[in-house]
Amino acid sequence: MASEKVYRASTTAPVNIAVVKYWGKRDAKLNLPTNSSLSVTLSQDDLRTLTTASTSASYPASEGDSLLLNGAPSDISGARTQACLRELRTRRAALEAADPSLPKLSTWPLRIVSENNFPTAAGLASSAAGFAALVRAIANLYELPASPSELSLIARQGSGSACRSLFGGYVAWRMGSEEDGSDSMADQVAMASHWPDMRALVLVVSAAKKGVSSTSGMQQTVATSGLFKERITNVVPQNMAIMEKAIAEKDFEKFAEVTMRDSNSFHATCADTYPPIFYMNDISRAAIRAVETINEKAGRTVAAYTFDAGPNAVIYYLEKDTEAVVGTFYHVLQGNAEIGGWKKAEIQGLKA
Ligand code: 2P0
Repeated sequence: MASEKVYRASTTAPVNIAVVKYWGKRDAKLNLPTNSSLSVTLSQDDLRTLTTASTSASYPASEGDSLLLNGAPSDISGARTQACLRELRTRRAALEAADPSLPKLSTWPLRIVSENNFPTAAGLASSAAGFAALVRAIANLYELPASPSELSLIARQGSGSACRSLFGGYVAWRMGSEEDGSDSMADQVAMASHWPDMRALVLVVSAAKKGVSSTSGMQQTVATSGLFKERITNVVPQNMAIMEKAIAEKDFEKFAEVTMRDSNSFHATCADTYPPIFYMNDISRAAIRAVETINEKAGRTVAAYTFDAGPNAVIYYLEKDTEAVVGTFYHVLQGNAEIGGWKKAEIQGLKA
């Protein structure tokens, strides 16, 4: 029967790792940041979320919307997830109002099934890939004529960094200035093919969930850190400008220096938060020293480290320096039981 038809759409979304970091909200409800940020999207072969969204008139209304994350029921009653679902339903309802022949998908419960092929909530940008995939899967299900930029506006409300996972290559999230957040979205700075020899090495130092969530950590930083004011006023605007130029000119040394400096600046503001927040551990610091040794040995900068809200390291390097970078890391880290694993990742090319 037509009324029992199940409508279904699947999509994958990649992880992105920021080289100029987002840390701080000026509006927690709309998820508006205190600074712009810039990231590199990693290949979906390596790290990605796969999400399927379905809906049907036969799904009992009493069951409501549901999310199965990595096989376990997950709470979607939070304001951020609800904001995404509301935005998507509103857009679908507008299509249905304009064309009464369309099935009323917007009025039926949604079943969402999502799976990560990497550790969840361990500082590997799982919320970025997760919300990007959730928003795009439902937008596809609802057949919304939305551009990646429009979807990034919605995904941002789920998790800030998610707005950058709607694009491949090199992606900026412009903080915007509008109070309603209508200009706080992502755009593509350069395609992956612009700089095809860029690579990332992901070191899984710990797959455990982080102690302080990004959302609460950044709120504490905004409220208590003096260093943070310097970061958003001077450090980040300068880093954004230098980084965009470095990418345009494919200047790896500059790209690497800003990447490392910005990671250091972000973790310094975490340490300057009161009480302090520590995301890196002894293994993370060993990875930093390994990068320094690699660069000294090479006589130039061939590797750049960066750390998000967790101890795991991401090392950017160019394909031609694989031996110097990955070879050395392999040697340094081999036999270190505390390293859970490592992955070489390419940069995501095409929009998924
Ligand atoms: C980033 N991080 O730019 C920075 C660097 C972590 C450190 O974006 O509160 O999970 O959901 O908007 O996006 C992590 O923050 O935070 C993050 P919410 P999100 O990638």
